[in-house]
Amino acid sequence: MEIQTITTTPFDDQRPGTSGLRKKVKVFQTPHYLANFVQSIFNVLEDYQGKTLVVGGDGRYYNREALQIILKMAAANGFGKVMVGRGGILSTPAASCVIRKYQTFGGIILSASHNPGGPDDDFGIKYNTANGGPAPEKITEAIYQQSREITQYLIVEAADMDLDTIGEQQLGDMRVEIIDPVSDYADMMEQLFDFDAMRSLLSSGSFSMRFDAMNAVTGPYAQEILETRLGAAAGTVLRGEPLPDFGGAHPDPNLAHAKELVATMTGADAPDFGAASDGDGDRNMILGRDFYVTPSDSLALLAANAALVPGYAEGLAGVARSMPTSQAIDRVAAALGIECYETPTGWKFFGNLLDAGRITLCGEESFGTGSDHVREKDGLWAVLFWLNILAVRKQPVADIVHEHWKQYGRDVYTRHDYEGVSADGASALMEQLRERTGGLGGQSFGDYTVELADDFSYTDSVDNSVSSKQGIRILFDNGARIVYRLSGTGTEGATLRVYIEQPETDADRLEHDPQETLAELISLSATIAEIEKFTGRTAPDVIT
Ligand code: VG1
Ligand code: CO
Repeated sequence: MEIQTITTTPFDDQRPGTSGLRKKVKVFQTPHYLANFVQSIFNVLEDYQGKTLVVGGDGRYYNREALQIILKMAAANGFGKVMVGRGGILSTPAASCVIRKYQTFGGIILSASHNPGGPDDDFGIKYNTANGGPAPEKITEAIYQQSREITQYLIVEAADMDLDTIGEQQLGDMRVEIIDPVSDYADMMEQLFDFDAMRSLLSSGSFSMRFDAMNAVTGPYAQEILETRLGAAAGTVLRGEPLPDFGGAHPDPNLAHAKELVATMTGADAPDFGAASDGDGDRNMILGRDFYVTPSDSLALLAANAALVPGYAEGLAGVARSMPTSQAIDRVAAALGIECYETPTGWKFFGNLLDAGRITLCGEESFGTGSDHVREKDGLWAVLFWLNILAVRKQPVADIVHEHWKQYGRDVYTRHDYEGVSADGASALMEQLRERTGGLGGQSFGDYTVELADDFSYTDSVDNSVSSKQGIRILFDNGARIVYRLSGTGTEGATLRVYIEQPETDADRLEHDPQETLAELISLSATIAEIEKFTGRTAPDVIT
C-alpha cells in the first residue's frame, strides 16, 4: 500500500488546553488541520513501530471522518495495530480502561467532552499515554512545538475502513481491530462494586433511579451495566442513544443543562436516585429526591464511605483534589489520617500520584470523580459507587449528605461562570489581579480578612515538574476562599470561572442555600476583581 508524504504548513493555534485540543468542527475540517496535529503527536512519540494504539471517541459530529484519517496516518507511521471501539465509540474512561487492560502504547481520544456538538459546534482530540491517562504537560507542550514546525505528514492511500463490524481488518501492514466498546469497561465495574447488593436494591420494589445519558456516549454503557447486568427497570436510562449533535442538547451534566432530569427528581413521587454524565462519559452529576449533591461534597462522601465498597474496602492510600475544588475532602482525609494532595485543574495532574500509588481517589469540582482503576475521571463509575453506598446504607441521598455534614462540617461552595467574555478583557482582569496579589495580604473586606493571596503554582511531588499560573487564590483567615481562573476548554472568547467557598460551623445553618450563605463573598468576588469593569458583566451565566 502506498504511503504518501503530504507537504503542509503549520497552524499557530494547536496548543492543547486543559484537556486536549478543542476547536470548532469547521476548524478541524480545514484541509490538513487534523492531520497536522496527529502527525505532531506521532513526531513526539518514540519507539512505537509495530505497537498498538487505541482510538475512539464520543460519537460526535466528525468522529468517523477523523477516525478514518487517524487510521490511515497510524498505518503510514508504522503502528502495528489500532484498536477501535465499534462505530468509533469509546467513552473517555473506557478508552483509558482498554489502554491499560491490553497494555497498549497509548491512545487517541476524540471528544470535546461537555461542549456542544454538530457541524457548527465543537470537536476535540487528545493523546493518552500507556498508563491510560492524558499526556502530561511536557508531552502536550512538545506536541504544540511540533505543530508549529511541521512541514509534512504521512498517510496511506486506501479505502475507508468498516468501523461497525467487530473483528480484524488489514490496512497496509497494520491491523485494525474493531472491539466492543462496552464489555471491557463493564467487566471492570463488576470487579469494583457489589453487583449483588446493587441488584437486590434495584429489584426491591422500593427503590428507583434514572440515569440521563444526555444523548451522548454513556447510553450504551449505562444500558448494559444498569439495565442488563444490574436489572434496573427498562426506562432507567434516559436519552440513551449517542447522537452526533447530542440532539441539540448541551451534554454538560449540571443543574442548568440537565433540566429534564432535575425536574424528574423533584417532588414526593420522584425516583430515589438520579444521575447524569457528559458528552464523553467522564463527568457525573448526582441527585437525590429533591436534592443536589455538589461534586466537591460527592468526592468527600465517596472517600468517607469507601470502606463499604469492595474495590476500596482495603483503605485509601491517599486522596487528591484540584485546587479550586472545595476542601470537604481535606476534612475526610484528616479524619482518615491519609494525605490529601492539591493539584492544578485538569486530570493530567493526577496521573503521577495515581501511578506512584500515593492516591486512590481524586476529583474536581467540575463534576469529575475517579480512582486508580483507570487514569481518567469516570462518570458511570461515580454513579455505581453511589449506588453501592445506597445499597448498603439504605438511606435517602439527602440524609447521607446531611449526616456527612454533621460529622465533618460543610464547605459551602459555588462556582460562577462568566462565559463568552472578551479574551482581552478576561486576560486583563487576571493580569491586574496577579499584580495585586502581593498587596492583598492583611487587607480586610467587610467581615473578611485576607490571609494569603497568590497565583497557584504546583510542583509535582513525583517528577518535580512545575506548573505555574494555575489560578489566583484569595484565602481568608476564616477558611473562606475565592479562586479565579480562565477556562482552558472553551472554543469562543474566554470564560472566567470564579470559585467561592466558606466553611460552615453553625449546625443550624448547615442546610441553608449556598447562594445565601455565600452572598457577601459572592459580591466581594465581583468587587475585588472588578468583574464588571473588565468583562462588562454584572452577573454570571452559569452557577453550579
Ligand atoms: C474544565 C474543568 C476541569 C476539567 C476540564 C475537562 O476545564 O474546569 O476541571 O478537568 O474541563 O473536563 P476548564 O479549563 O474549562 O475550567 V472534560 O469532561 O471537558 O474533559
Ligand atoms: Co468530559
